[in-house]
Amino acid sequence: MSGSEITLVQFPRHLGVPNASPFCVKLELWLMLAGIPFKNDFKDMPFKAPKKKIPYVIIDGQEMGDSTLVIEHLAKTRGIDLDEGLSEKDKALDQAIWAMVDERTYWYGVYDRWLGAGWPVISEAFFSTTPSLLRPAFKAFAVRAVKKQLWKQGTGRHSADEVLEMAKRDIAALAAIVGDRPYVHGDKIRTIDTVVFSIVVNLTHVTVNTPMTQAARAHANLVAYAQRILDQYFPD
Ligand SMILES: N[C@@H](CCC(=O)N[C@@H](CS)C(=O)NCC(=O)O)C(=O)O
Repeated sequence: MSGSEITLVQFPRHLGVPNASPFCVKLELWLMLAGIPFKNDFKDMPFKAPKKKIPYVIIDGQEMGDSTLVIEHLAKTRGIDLDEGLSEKDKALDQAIWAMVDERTYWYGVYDRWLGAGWPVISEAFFSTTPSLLRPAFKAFAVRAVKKQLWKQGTGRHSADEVLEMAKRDIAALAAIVGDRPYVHGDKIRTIDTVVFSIVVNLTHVTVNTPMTQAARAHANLVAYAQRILDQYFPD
């Protein structure tokens, strides 16, 4: 139903980027590109989320989790095709880029922020509203939880140097994918740009300054790409 109400539940805005969670950035940008009206609801904790992760949407009172599933659902039910005219091969390669960003590069960023050089900034930004007496315990709980996730996912088993080298390879791949075009596929912004932008902006424009974010900022085309999309879709 095109007249239905959509609420996008995402984390509060932190770290100088539209969202410190690439998944939130991706979904918000996609909703804008799709021309679907929505309102934001900023929540700190994922505990009440349908999949216990943020972002999620509420469509006419119905909750739905996972940015990728939400995009697929809305594209299908509302007949939205941002990729019209792309070849089947281009679409297949976009799937591969999507998997790399969401399932791999993302985790390098998590490692960098929570276990690596980004921690001082994260520790300040994410816990500033926690009552000071509870703050040390909340921080220790959160770090323990992220460490556990990183270990299970696999990235947490590598040293910081190994993660940095692996991240640099993904960042270089993203720089080559963007090239000197305004968007991944040329002059028109497509679905895959929501994914690529979500991670790139979280490396190039984030207030975290680490060897990993510096590696991304060394690619002038990635900085310009993120800035172009910020200027157009997130002017504030
Ligand atoms: N596949 C999910 C991933 C979402 C996700 O990992 N969200 C993280 C924040 S970036 C989260 O809510 N983590 C909380 C937790 O795992 O407890 C999507 O695309 O929406």
